[in-house]
Amino acid sequence: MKSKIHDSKITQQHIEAHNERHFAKHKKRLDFLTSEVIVEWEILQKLMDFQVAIPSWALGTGGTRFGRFPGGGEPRSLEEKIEDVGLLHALNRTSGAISLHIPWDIPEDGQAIQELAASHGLKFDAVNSNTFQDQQNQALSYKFGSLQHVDKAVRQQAIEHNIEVIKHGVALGSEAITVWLSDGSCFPGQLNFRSAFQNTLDSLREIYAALPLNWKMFIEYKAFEPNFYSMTVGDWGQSLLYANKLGDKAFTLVDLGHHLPNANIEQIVALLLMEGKLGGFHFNDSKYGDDDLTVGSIRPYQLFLIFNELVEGMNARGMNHSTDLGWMIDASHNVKDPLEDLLQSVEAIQIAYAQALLVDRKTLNEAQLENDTVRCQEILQAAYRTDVRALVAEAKLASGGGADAAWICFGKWKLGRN
Ligand code: PSV
Ligand code: MN
Repeated sequence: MKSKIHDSKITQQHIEAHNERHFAKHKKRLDFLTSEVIVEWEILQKLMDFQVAIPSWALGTGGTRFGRFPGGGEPRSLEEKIEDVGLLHALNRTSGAISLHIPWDIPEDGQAIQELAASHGLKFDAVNSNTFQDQQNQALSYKFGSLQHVDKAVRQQAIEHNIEVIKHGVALGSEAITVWLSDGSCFPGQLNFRSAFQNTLDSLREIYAALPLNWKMFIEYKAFEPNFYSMTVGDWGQSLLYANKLGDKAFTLVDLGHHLPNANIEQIVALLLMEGKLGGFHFNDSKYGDDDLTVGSIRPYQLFLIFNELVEGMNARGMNHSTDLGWMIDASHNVKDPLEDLLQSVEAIQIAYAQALLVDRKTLNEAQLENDTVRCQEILQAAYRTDVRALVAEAKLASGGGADAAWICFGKWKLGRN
């Protein structure tokens, strides 16, 4: 989408003036929706409460191993990244948190950064460790893994890094660490699978022991890449094994792009929730592998089905939808403006969540008990085919954000940064 170039910043006055201009159209759409389906006040409140963390690493233009085509106005520092997320949150009132990757974004003064974030209404979500790259002046290499490594000294270095990340998180008010390991092997015979698992488990135990009382550890799995024969946390089964062995503060994190083709992610989600071991999400979309595309851009029905299981499973356990799981985006923006892309992703999440909230669960349950397959499908698809955009807009409007989807194409309005 082509965007206009402005040199001023978006202010609350701009948002309100825009909302006013579009109010009549919005009201017409909302009236139509509420004449078609019953929308209880509770649903609107849930949409208003729901927050999705923005990853600090997704605010610049991404790239592939073939190249990168940077756009203008990319944030140059953590402060500017916070400013960008602040703008997203001002517009959609749903991006009220930021997730940092260490050492890509090391806060020098935790207190000052926390205050800056708070001035934009932002909190810090899970902090992410990085033992998938070697850093400058690092003593030992992670070429053959980190927490799984055959050399205890390498494992120790990786453990210490994770503990360091927890300390940064404590200074920012985070309450979780996400551990994603690229550990694995590229060729048959390279690794003893059991030793790799045991080393990883022992290392994770040491990191787990350093968690503050109120903290969680999210163990993210991935089927392949950068290792192409085996991954030491390769699927939800392995992640769950680690989480169960570690204890109550350890959970599985589901990144939508980390499965083998055609995996039934919604079923994985349902079972992890049933076990009380689903910790959080990395949202993105993909067609082939870990493509990190805009959420809902390729398989919106799958996204809805995942939210359907999330809502069903969280309700069954009496969980708070907005606070009991870690909701994060993990995407990369190669051809679009990162902020516009992130707004699209958050909007897609809100739409899927709103549709899942509208599912007639009582009737679905009855139809399931009667083996009425057709009715079951109709109930789900009735919710999925409901245009809930006016409802999502109403939630934003009620929270003081920009109600109209036109805000997504705000392009170079941004921050007046070149
Ligand atoms: C790995 O592909 C991953 O999904 C992990 O969450 C990392 O932290 C992130 O991407 C790095 O880009
Ligand atoms: Mn991820």
